[in-house]
Amino acid sequence: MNASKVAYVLDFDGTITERDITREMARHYGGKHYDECSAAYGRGEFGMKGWLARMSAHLPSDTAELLAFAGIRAGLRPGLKEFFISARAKGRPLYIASDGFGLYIEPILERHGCREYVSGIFCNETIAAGGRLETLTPHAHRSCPVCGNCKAALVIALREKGFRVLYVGDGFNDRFAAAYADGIYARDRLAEICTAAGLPFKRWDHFHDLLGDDQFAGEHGNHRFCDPQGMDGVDLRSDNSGGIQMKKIVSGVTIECVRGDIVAQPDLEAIVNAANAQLRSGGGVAGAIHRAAGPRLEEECRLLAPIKPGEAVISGGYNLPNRHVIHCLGPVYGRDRPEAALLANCYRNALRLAEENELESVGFPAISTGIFGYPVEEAAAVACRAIAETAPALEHVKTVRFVLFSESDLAVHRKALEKLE
Ligand code: AR6
Repeated sequence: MNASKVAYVLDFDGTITERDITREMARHYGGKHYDECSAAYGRGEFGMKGWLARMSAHLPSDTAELLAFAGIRAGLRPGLKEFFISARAKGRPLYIASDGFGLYIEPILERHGCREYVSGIFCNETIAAGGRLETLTPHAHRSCPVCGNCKAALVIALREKGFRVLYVGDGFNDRFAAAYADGIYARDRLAEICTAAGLPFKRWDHFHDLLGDDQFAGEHGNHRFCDPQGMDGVDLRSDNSGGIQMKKIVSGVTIECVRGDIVAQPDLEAIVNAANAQLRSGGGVAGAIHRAAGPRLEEECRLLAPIKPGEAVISGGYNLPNRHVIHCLGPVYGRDRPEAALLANCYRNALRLAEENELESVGFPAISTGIFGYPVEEAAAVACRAIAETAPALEHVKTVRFVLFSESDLAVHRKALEKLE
């Protein structure tokens, strides 16, 4: 294994921030429900997924209020930014994995000028739906009832990409991911658990403690102690599908819809970029993918550009957890004609490239429906039809996933998928 390929996975609440904002939020708004719910969680009556579902029902539906609540409590642990800068200087990607309410992570990182150092944020999504809050768990394990966000799946996906993973955490629900990592930095409850389980770890207090030598622990990444409720033996490899909202099998290809972030799909071999003609970084999907993949993606893309509407090219995934990125240029609605044929070509060409590269799974964002202005209902119908028409010719590609950013785009794609003959 290439010793220089190292990635960090960090918990957020109590690790990056000094306080556990999710717990404080739940306690503040939940009152006695918080005590009852947390006691039941402590007795093992349900896992974090259940805790989040119960507690988010007591939060106010005004997300601006919640962000203000979080902002006041968002003190970062000392040395965080220096640590982020040093990780970047060493070429080590950084991921955040959080099993809290999730909604405040990105704003807090932005506010402290730290977002740009983070390759991917794997968290739950707390959204206002029908006048109340709901927490979605797009990274839950398919069959495990314990965690909302299966942090272990991210660690495993990075290890499968050849990274040695250093896990940094503080809490009880970091134990599974830490056990799969190649090195553990632990404090507080996580340190107690590692001690009790005999897992080697380095104690840390603030981020300056992580700037020195790395603490790898040989092969302890093979420990499995995801077993509080009979989880042992669960195959965590294809772990990112707990949040799948709809599936349909067409000519042997599973087409599925999930609400989430295209750069947070560690179980897919390729993700698709809604690119610009020059294949540069940009807004929306292109910005997120280039930020997460790192500057080497843009270097490779320079050799592949320019592309025309409907065309697709394939590159490496670099710091993304995916092996490849397939870049498609969608049509600008009202300018590049005929729009529907050009959009369908994006999906067909992307799938052809996946097939030629013998890839098993591909994730698509809703190409052209952002800055390029394609109405989402029309685009979803075109996309579903193009995938269904291509499916009979696919031998390697077994899973095609739509990764939709918003609840309403998810609903539209579900409907389009349902309508497929
Ligand atoms: N994950 C999943 N979906 C996303 C994400 C994400 N991280 N970010 C945005 N979306 P867009 P386009 C959704 O504008 O219309 C770029 O700047 C978004 O809500 O990224 O094909 C390029 O440089 C929307 O529904 O792609 C091009 O110049 C959909 O993804 C241009 O924009 C596509 O939004 C391409 O425009």
